Amino acid sequence: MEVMRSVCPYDCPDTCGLLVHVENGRAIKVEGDPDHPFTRGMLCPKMGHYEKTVHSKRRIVTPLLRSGSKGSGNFVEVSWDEAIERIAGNWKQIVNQHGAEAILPYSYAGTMGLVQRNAGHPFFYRLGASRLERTICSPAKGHGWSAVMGKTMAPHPNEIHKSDLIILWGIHALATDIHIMHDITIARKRGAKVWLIDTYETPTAKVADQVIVVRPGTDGALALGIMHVIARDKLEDRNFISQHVQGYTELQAAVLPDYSPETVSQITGIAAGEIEQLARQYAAAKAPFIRLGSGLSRYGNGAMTVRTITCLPGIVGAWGKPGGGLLAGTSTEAAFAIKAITHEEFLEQPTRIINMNKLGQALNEVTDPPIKSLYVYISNPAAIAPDQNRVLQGLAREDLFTIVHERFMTDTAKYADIVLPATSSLEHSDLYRSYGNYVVQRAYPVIAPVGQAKSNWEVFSLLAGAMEIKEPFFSQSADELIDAMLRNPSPWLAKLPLQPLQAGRPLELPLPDGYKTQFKTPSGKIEILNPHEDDKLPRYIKPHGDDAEFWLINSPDPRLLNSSFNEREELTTANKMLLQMNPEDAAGKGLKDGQLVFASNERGEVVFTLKISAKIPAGIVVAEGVWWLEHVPGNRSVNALTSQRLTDKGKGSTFYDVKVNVKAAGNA
Ligand SMILES: Nc1nc2c(c(=O)[nH]1)N[C@H]1C(S)=C(S)[C@@H](COP(=O)(O)OP(=O)(O)OC[C@H]3O[C@@H](n4cnc5c(=O)[nH]c(N)nc54)[C@H](O)[C@@H]3O)O[C@H]1N2
Ligand SMILES: Nc1nc2c(c(=O)[nH]1)N[C@H]1C(S)=C(S)[C@@H](COP(=O)(O)OP(=O)(O)OC[C@H]3O[C@@H](n4cnc5c(=O)[nH]c(N)nc54)[C@H](O)[C@@H]3O)O[C@H]1N2
Ligand code: SF4
Ligand SMILES: [Mo]
Repeated sequence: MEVMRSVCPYDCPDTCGLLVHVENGRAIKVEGDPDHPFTRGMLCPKMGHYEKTVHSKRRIVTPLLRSGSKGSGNFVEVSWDEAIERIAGNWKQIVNQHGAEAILPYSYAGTMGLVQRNAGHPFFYRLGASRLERTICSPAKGHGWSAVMGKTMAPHPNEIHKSDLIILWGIHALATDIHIMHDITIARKRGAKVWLIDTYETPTAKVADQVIVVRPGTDGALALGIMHVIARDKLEDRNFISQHVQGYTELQAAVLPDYSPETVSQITGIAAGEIEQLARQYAAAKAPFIRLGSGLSRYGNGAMTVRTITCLPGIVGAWGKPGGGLLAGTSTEAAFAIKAITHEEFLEQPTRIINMNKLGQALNEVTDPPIKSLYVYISNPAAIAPDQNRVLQGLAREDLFTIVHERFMTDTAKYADIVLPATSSLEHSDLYRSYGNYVVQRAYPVIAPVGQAKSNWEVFSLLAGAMEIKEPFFSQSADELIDAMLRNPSPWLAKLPLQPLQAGRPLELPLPDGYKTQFKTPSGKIEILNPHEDDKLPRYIKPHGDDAEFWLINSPDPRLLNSSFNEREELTTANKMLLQMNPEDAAGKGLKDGQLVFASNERGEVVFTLKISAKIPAGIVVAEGVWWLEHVPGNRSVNALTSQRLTDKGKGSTFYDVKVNVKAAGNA
């Protein structure tokens, strides 16, 4: 038995270091790596048995060719040679007839490794295919942060240790950033208080001293209400503001008068007295620290909401204090020259851009050229993309040649003409960086590919050959690509010792002294007033909303990661896709705990099992997790209800900006 290092590949801010126990070529056990500076040897429950995913009997082990109708899941095995030949043959015909823009790649974050995640970019650029705007996650959050802070470095998560007031704002940390709980525990032992600001009382409330329940999409108004009280009572940090903040006076004069606690109470549903108290406590804290999730950014007003909240720490001077600030996400892009993988210059002339949130529209509407082929990898759009009915309608098109490169027979793979088997992260090489901390790590394969699985990079090398793309770039191995990147490190990466990085140890990128008050904006200050934005100052904008009775929050489930882990029978057979509702709302509709209900709106109808819970406020229903259709009672999952509408800035998804009606489903 050997114990080998690896990295958790999933789309999670923690990016855990793994210790994989390998026996006879199989992974038999996976543990957390105690040497990882942030994750400290602990794994979340999903990854505790990663070996069950890697060696699952559900793994796709050979290329498959469709033998039944689209969506039926009927396939026959074919060889790699035949699969690649068929793809290249079809594509050559499509390119001749319609041009390469008739081919659309669709990928997101099934793995976060830099090589495997970006492996398709150079290929599709070189082919001249349509480009995908990959904005399903949190570009509105990025926009909101940058509008105020520019390229300022995000605080190290261990700042929390020195904070006396930690605010978990729109983040279900117990599910999505579990290792920050260590840091919160350290701070609480030193007397820190914790607030949770969410639309319902998530299980993360167990670490919170105070839970603040806000109406969906109204956090921007709450932040303005807090600033109103701070300004009215002169609780701001004048000294810090005069040195480091641009536009506070303008905000105070032109915006804040409109956001009295009474007005904000009307918008947010939070009592005026509570808003007063929050403002005073926030201003009085020595070093308040906000950990900002993406939940509140997935609304029509998402970017403005994040921008408004991001103004708060500047006003009380939190950035100047050890333990104070706001962490929306870390940016470690500067560490790696990702261009060495993506090669945008392979694109000879700009091709059309299709927003991934609008896949349903793109596949169904008449476009020029039409989309004739879809190549899906590291993503499962039939489940995770908004407006599922439209997506499935598009995937069912007989004239759409669809290829899906996957580990499992997902809802999307069932609609493929050709399915290609993908390696898991234990079977391929990669380089990882995190979006919640500053750790980087290289990973090597620890087992051989399961069945005939191939990595993303290997498949794009094969496709490049078959499409007669001659660049020698495509014939390198993933390790050669990584070696080339590490031989020519960025100044930041060059600060790390190369040998342990090469050996696969987790290492932390160093942060410069005083970085927290080095504001990398055009003015060198925190820009509450940003002359480059359409709205120069923050203000409250309403979310899109819908014409239905209940807001539908459809945020992560601790047992799933987007639609990943649906392959794990121990997770999915014991659990049901639930719709949680407040007891009074349920009583008003005569609904009982455990019964089947329909949730519906203009886009679709989904069957859930009702769970009545006092943790959900009136007027809201909650459905956690993205489930595969095979596990749900109706034949649609939660995204049949969500919308393709985009955010105010950043062209992001608006998953939680959705309303539904709910009724009994009888014996459906
Ligand atoms: N277990 C698990 N972990 C995951 C994922 C998963 O699916 N499962 N997904 C991964 C991915 S891709 C991402 S992007 C991150 C997501 O992680 P984050 O976006 O950082 O935050 P979440 O933990 O998803 O929390 C969203 C929270 O926001 C709340 N919320 C929704 N609307 C509002 C609002 O208007 N105001 C406020 N204050 N709160 C609101 C929801 O109720 C939910 O509790 O997590 C990653 N980690
Ligand atoms: N209702 C609702 N929908 C949501 C969200 C929500 O909160 N609510 N969250 C949204 C967010 S934030 C995000 S980021 C998206 C994420 O959406 P996706 O990035 O599509 O995430 P997954 O559903 O995890 O699908 C990833 C797929 O990649 C496959 N895979 C894993 N490793 C590899 C590999 O190396 N190669 C290949 N070819 N395949 C691999 C996995 O088997 C899995 O099926 O979902 C979004 N969808
Ligand atoms: S999903 Fe997140 S918390 Fe779980 S093992 Fe992976 S990186 Fe760690
Ligand atoms: Mo995401």
